[in-house]
Amino acid sequence: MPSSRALLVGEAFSPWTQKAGWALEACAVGFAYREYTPTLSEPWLRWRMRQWSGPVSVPVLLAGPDVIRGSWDIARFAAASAGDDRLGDFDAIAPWNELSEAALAEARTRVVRCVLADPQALDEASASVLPRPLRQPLRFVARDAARRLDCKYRHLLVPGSLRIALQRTRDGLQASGCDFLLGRFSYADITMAVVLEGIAPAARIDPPLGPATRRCWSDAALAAEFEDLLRWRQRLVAGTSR
Ligand SMILES: N[C@@H](CCC(=O)N[C@@H](CS)C(=O)NCC(=O)O)C(=O)O
Repeated sequence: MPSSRALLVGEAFSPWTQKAGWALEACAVGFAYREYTPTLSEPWLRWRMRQWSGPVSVPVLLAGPDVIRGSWDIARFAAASAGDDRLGDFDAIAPWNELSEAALAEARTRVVRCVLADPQALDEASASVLPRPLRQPLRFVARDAARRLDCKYRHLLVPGSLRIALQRTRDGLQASGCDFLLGRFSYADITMAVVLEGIAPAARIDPPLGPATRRCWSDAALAAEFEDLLRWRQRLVAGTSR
């Protein structure tokens, strides 16, 4: 792998990382991937970003000397690299992305609090870094990391945002009369489709979500109410060979 290849740093289960990866793939931008573990990977990421203070979050794309922060800027970078408008008009997409961000912020707070309340989910969170016998005795480490995430992001919580985003997506698809919010495939579809990860996770990730974590990401009532959108996501993913 040439060292100049872009490196996407993210969390495989995270909808924000999925947005970034999907945009890069849609634009045929080659990239390597590195999994980020909150707290543990932070010193390394700060060093790579040359950012010694202030919060850091993923996804981040390290592209040669450039550090591209956040899914939105990564998608714009991908579109610029493709050199065409295959991801659509970003001015028209921006309101969709705002809906998506608000919805995902609500989903994250729900998930983090659910994980905090579930010892099995806490142990699943540490599974990639701790051998099984150490997970229970060191559960406080996973709990501490989850509490930090809750504190870091809870100011973004606007209750009801997830439902509003789902309803607007349904309305938008009805208005467009096809499977694409803006009449043809665009990043608006990507950013809204990943919102569904917050009610019915479907992304193929390795390793897959543990059962307790999957329960935290799921919302059976919203999944039943927006079953049409789950089918839409399936068609979208199949159509873009994701
Ligand atoms: N607006 C950002 C949001 C990114 C974000 O919220 N990342 C979270 C995903 S849960 C994160 O980095 N969490 C780990 C941490 O903060 O240490 C984007 O679009 O990429």
